[in-house]
Amino acid sequence: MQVVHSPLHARHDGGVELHRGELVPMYESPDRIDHILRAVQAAGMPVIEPREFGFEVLHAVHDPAFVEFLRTAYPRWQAEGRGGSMLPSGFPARSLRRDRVPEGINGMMGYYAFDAGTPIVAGTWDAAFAAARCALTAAALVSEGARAAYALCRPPGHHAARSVYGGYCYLNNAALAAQALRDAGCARVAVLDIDYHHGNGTQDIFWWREDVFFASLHGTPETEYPYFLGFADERGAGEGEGRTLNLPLPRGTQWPAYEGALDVALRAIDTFGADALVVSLGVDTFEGDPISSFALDASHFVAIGERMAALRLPTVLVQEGGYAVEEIGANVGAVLAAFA
Ligand code: Q9C
Ligand code: ZN
Repeated sequence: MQVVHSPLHARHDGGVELHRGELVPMYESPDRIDHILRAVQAAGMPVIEPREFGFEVLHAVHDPAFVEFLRTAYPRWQAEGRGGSMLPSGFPARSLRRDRVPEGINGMMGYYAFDAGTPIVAGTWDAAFAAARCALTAAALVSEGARAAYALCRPPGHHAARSVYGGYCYLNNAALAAQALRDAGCARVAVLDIDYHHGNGTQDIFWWREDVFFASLHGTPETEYPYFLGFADERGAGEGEGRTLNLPLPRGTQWPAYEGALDVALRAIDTFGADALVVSLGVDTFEGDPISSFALDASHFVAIGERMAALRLPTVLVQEGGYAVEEIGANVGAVLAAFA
């Protein structure tokens, strides 16, 4: 199985984040990718660079004004004499809310972001756009006949909605891959999101859609990030009614309960009749993950890969989270093994 990777990811390094009351190095760090790269190379998988695309390709799932904001945010910030990292300092929450896009860069940040843990730095656009191209290239390989392809994306994408960024995510790589498969002729595409956190962005993008099924297993938003979406009663709307499946699980979830939920998601995808599968592959469900609380180990990741592969669908795997850096390569490799 081919691995699509761009060294441009390293241009994005958010530096620090506030975690449990302290400033700590960002968990979403460039060395995550170095570890995965070593693991896939050791497993003999060929690594290729993404193809070229114009940024307009992003408009398939993102608002053009949002894309323009991300593309120009840092140069605008610099033009105002600033440096370092950009974080929003105010959000249009409830009582402040009006449907008006601010003109200033600080207001725009608060308008488009949904958290204050997703900094924009000088290289963020280059990295995020490269990650999007990795996902689009993997989708192209699969639509050209590959059984599967793996997009080693960084930064991750599943928290990014049509015109919202957050959760370490800027552009929704998995949603771009799913839409690309649709555009290449797959009538029905399923997205299976196994990152520890709910894929609120992917859900938002396909909420009204009949042709793209979104299923997610995640830590319950009652206690877990992103807190506001991912409840079991969110099932899609309009033509998309019933095309969203949320399987929230409590903190501390172990393999037996996880396996049961995974089977529910896989059966639903089978019933939907997907022609292709996109996997939002987060391995922050690992027992050693520093920001999550499930209890899966490498043997469980092997089983997850085997079960997903047993759907026998053309599959694009897109890297999302996973912050236990020492083990991330082994954990991702364990999932990929069944496709390789
Ligand atoms: N430090 C993904 O796994 N946590 N995103 C915020 C403040 C954000 C996780 C806590 C977790 C985002 C792709
Ligand atoms: Zn996550």
